[in-house]
Amino acid sequence: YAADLDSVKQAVIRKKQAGIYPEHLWMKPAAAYHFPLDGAPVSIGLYGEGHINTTYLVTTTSGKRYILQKIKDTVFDVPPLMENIERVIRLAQKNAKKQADETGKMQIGSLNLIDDLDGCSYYRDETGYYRVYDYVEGTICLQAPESNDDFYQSAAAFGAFQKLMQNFPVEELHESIPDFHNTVNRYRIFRETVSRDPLGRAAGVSEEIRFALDREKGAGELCRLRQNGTLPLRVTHNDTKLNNVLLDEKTRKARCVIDLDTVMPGLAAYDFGDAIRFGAATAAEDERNLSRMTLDLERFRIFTRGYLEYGPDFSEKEIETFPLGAIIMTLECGVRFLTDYLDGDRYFAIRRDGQNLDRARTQFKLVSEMEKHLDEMRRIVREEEDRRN
Ligand code: ADP
Ligand code: GN1
Ligand code: MG
Repeated sequence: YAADLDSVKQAVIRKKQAGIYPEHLWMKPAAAYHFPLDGAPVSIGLYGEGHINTTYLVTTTSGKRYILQKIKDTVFDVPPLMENIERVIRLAQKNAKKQADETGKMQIGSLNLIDDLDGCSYYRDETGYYRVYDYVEGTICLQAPESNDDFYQSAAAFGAFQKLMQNFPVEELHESIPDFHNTVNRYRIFRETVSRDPLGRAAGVSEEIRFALDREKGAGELCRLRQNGTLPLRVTHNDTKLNNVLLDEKTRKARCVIDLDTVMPGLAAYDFGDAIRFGAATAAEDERNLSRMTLDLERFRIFTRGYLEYGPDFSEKEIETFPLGAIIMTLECGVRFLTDYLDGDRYFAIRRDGQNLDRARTQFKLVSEMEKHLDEMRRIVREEEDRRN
């Protein structure tokens, strides 16, 4: 087994791009054999489109499927992270049905973690940390909504998840990535990276750098409202893109919220804004033709509706910050992509050169579209709030 599976993954990608795709380059993590799976693994292959962990689909002799993940331990301190996830899943498994019964609304399913052979929720060897989830069968994971209802379903799922997390004792949750949505701090790191410019890439992206810096002051608004207590702290998901929800392949209803790595104290506007950033965008996150990227206001409305309907009882002030959340989360994400591009693409996985720069550009284009449509976003949020009341 290779000492560094990520470099193997990169090698596979390079070979694939060159049209050479030798089977022996698929290194199968031995970790799969350290979990009590139903049958022996018959295939282990790279899976999904996440940017952080390395995800494999494992199929066993019994036909059962699992998700095996190599957790990115340069990003996460794994033991406290896994303690969070174990607790979040336990709470979700215990209360989801109760919440659905009480509210008369759809029940949101939970991931199921498989302990390793020693009874630990993760396994560690010399190549890294691994965990295994049951594969949630009969579901699909979308990279863009195919209909308004798909997006509505994701809003319902993230709303219901946040409502479920109201019962989580916040003080017992570890901050899996400190300052995750601290936009002020993200900017500080960005400026520091621009001046360090380790790969000499800054000169080529001066326009993008300027775009980000021009908006630095306004980008701190949610941080200020969080700090001065205007907005309540909730347990939020913090990474609410559409591909972190699984939909039922037949009914297209939301089945399960996944990617629980960033469940942490946060603001309702983070989860709202990040979901809009991805799912109400008219182009992919790494689209190169920027004229394709704008904000779909109908999708914006649909998400607002689902989030208000299934989420906790948000205060008026919280609801008022949703459009701002969309802009700030999109800007913050663009700043993070640009920082990573300048820093040599160490954080977000890339599948081609320049991908993080392309991602930053789409986010900035979307920010400028959102700025143009801010009044409409505000009007839609007010209308949907009235509709709910
Ligand atoms: P990352 O942090 O890298 O985004 P995720 O946990 O989101 O990792 O997983 C990456 C992808 O793998 C998801 O977008 C989804 O397609 C798929 N996936 C993850 N867990 C499951 C699961 N339990 N069942 C089915 N698909 C899953
Ligand atoms: C990452 O892990 P994934 O691919 O679901 C990132 C998010 C970004 C997103 C951009 C832990 O999400 O914060 O918004 O990429 N997750 C982490 O697509 O940094
Ligand atoms: Mg993910």
